[in-house]
Amino acid sequence: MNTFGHLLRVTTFGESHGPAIGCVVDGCPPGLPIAIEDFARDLERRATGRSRHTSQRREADEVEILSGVYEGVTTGTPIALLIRNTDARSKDYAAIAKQFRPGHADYTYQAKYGIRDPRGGGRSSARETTMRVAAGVIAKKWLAQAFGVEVRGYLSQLGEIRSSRPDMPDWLDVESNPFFWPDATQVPELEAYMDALRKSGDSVGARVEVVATGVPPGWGEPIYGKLDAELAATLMSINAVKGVEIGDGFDVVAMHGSLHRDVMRPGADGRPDFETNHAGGILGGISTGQPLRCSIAFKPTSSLRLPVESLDVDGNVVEVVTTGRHDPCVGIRATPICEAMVALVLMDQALRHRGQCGDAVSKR
Ligand code: EPS
Repeated sequence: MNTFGHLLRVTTFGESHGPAIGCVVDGCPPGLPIAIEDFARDLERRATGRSRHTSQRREADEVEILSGVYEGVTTGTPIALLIRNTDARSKDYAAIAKQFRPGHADYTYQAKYGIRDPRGGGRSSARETTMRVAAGVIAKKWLAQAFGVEVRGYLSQLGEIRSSRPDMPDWLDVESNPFFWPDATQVPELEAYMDALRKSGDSVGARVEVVATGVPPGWGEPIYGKLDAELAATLMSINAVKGVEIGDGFDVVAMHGSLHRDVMRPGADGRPDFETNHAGGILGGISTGQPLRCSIAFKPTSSLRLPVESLDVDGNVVEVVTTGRHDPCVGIRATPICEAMVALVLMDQALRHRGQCGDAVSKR
């Protein structure tokens, strides 16, 4: 399963320390303008080495378009994208090649395959998310052009530090700091927190929010293939994600139905105006036309220089110390990755909705 999606199918390939990583995006309709320059912004937002708070591996992350685009537009055939790895430092992994980092996929990969590429975590590395972001650029562009849909995200919690979780932050503020943080006044506090954390050798988790606006009502499926189910599954496929909430998420447990229901009033364009959005833009697995809201929990990175007892592949007790260039908080770079996954799910659902219901006319 290196592929996800139905009518829009994305396959990624490659390892962190192999010659290249890549993806094939199959099912994009013809006629979408796509150029190399389209990829730069989001790849830069996700990349390592762009602030002192992330891994210091330096990759240019330049995309090569191998197929599916002719004279600047998509042709409807598979779009293959490639990014060459140029700054892998495999010697950092020599000492732990036969060891299992506690909290890492080292053990489960070994248990499943009986073999693993230990260099940079191989296929389990967050380097793979580069290609999700590249594929997501295509989905974001198609969604914006075809429907005016915008998919944007921000960080709402870094360790113990919380921001407000605004429905619609000032996106210029979010993009003006390396944390994707909506409240600029808290950035010095985040800087100091991360500097102290890095010095201590430890890591921490984070929470990312994604908001998609302009999604029309009707995208999704009623039973299997619910929009929220596919968002959750796809977001959970991102490295280090341990939880996904839609709308009010787990807060619904303590809510009463009289509060949670989003009351409808007549809207200007014949569609309902909702008073609130506790549902996060999805009812019964189908979009309501309200902003879609997802919240994603990232666990703390497991590659730490702090020594810890563990096992090696032969079952011996060992002391693991991970050196090298690791993120003290992967959540800091995760906003563009979450946006990309939401955009890819939405584009797939939009194509499926058009395929099944393209001729059906809803009064609402
Ligand atoms: C990662 C470990 C580090 C990060 C990497 C993700 O790898 P390396 O030791 O090779 O520098 O730099 O992130 C990226 C390379 C990237 O592009 O995101 C991990 O274990 O997931």
